Amino acid sequence: MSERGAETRVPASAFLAACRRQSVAHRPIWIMRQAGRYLPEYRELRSKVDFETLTRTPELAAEVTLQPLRRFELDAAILFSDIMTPLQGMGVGLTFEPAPVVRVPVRTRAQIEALPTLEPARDVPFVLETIRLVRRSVPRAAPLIGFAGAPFTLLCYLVCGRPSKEFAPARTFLFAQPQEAERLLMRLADAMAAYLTAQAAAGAQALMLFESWAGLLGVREYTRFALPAVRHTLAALKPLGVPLIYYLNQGSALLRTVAGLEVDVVGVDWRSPLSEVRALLGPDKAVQGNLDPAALFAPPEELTRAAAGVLTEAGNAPGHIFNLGHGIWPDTDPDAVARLVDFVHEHP
Ligand code: 1CP
Repeated sequence: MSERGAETRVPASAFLAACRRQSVAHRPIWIMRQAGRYLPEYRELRSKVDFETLTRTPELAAEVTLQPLRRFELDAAILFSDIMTPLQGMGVGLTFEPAPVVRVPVRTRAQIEALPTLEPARDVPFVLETIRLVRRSVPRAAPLIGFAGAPFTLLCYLVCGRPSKEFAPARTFLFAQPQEAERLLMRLADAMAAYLTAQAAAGAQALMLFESWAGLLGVREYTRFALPAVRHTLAALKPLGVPLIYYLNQGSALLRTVAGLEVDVVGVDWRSPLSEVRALLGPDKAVQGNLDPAALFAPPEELTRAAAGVLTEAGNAPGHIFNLGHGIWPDTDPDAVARLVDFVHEHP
């Protein structure tokens, strides 16, 4: 098929246009962790099935992916899975309690070398099947975002074994065993490149890397360890031609460094105003964010004021995707989400 033919088949999407910094009729919005515990329909399903079974059963994972799109006029769907799912596919023993806990932390050269290469069709076929199912039944032809954890964020869980505020063993690992750290990061970078390539082949229309623990690192360590690994993954994905999104949590100090990455969209937390983020990233990046998830607990007029503040800071230049600055909290009222989505759509 000619390239032009392929292009005309793609439905007009405000989300995909904004990723490419094209002008849009309305400002696109989706919400990090939009499928999940704040939705009664998710809790209902989850009361019968554990999280792992949900992610490994394509019909159920597709259903959960679509739940928020049926309830709200969201501009994108995001695959229901977890950043640790592909590592489980590589044989890393872990449980969700509900946060991921790795049974045997990975800290030695021998353990790093023993990690098998990820072959998505063999190791995580259910993820690829979920993507195919979602694409067949997604409302309003909303684009589907595929995702993976960024290598350093995955390293945090692998080395520490469980989530923590400081991730001290992971940060110590970088300083005490820098060669092992670099090797582990590159193995993860290759695995996530293969994983996301397979997601795009199955039908994911944008790909997102979550650097949820970027804020643990100083600029020096970020530049030495996390950045080359994410660059490696992004370079492998670029030829796919789908928009690439890099979410950087607590990364205000890193934005100047991240500006050099070949990525279409940078997602940010709520700490820096988007005007500042855009100035630091430069004109060739779209931005995604960055309402504080806590704002959804405010009275309606305060929520509106906070959302308007984000829109003002983002400005009118093309290339803004509205989102929260981090995942939605489990006790959020779904009606507040409905109000937010409507408000953003009414204020292009
Ligand atoms: O009990 C349950 O229902 C499990 C809770 C849960 C859910 C709903 C976990 C365990 N993961 C997920 C789904 C999930 N995880 C999605 C799909 C939902 C959606 O976005 O609509 C996504 C994109 C993730 C990604 C993820 N998992 C990240 C990156 C995003 C972020 O919030 O920074 C991270 C850091 C994880 C690890 C993880 N998995 C689960 C939890 C509770 C956590 C966070 C643990 C921690 O704070 O360290």
